[in-house]
Amino acid sequence: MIAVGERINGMFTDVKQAIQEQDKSVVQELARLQTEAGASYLDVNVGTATADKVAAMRWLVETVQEAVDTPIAVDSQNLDVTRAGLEVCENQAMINSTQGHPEKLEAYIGLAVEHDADLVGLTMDARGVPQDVNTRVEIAATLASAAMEKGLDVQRLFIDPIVIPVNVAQDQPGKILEVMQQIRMLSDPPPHIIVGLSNLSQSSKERPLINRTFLVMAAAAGLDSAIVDVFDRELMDAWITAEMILNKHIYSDSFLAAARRR
Ligand code: THG
Repeated sequence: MIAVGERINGMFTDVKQAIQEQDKSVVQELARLQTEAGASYLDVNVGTATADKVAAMRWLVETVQEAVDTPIAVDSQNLDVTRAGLEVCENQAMINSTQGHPEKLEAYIGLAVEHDADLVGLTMDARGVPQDVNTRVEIAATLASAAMEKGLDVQRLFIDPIVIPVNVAQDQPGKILEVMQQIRMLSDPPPHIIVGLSNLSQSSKERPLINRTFLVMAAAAGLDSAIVDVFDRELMDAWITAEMILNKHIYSDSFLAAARRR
């Protein structure tokens, strides 16, 4: 279980304001608390806080690193912003993310190899986000074979089948579960499978329940990592329990406490 803390994102008003005012304390508190809550990586995304996204990403990464050693997932769709973030990362980082277009893919895999970073690949390309299972799996295969060809270990690749809000497209979550089952058969060992979980419940009621239920279903379909609200204790406990039931953690009466300490 690889939890990526979602909270250092300019999409949240407190972080947006912190970026604009260069207020380190808000960001550093979120870095510490998410790490304590079980984040293996901290997602860092400047959102729409400022026009100078390169400078904002650099500041955010440096600010987080002053507080914690937790690896950072540099979250941007812009190659220059991603590169700027990686250049100041002191620890092994995650690049979040690239897509399946061949030219883009080449540049991002090169960047991942150069920085010894993990790479998230979205199952979308120039055609946009596919709505069907097969096209997503095809793009996943393109991502995995490009990684192998360009010298990025497939175990450093995290394939993201792209979760969209359930209240917008209710046919998609079930398809995404099918995609996951196929991705895990792409190679041996397979690539990691990741999603941005909170996307699923955007503008819905019962957000934690929707997120938690899907996460458990996805864990059974092969997902092993997710960008999540690590402060949601019930979510984290459900994930640990799902993995215990899937025989990924040894059962003991204290399995929950044992996994939480990690
Ligand atoms: N895949 C990958 N990376 C991603 C995503 C993904 N990075 C960004 C995003 N999606 C994952 N992170 C979040 C963070 C917050 C929310 C959703 C996804 C969220 N925010 C509240 C909302 O929109 O309602 C904001 C609430 C507030 O402002 O307080 O839901 O899919 N690879």
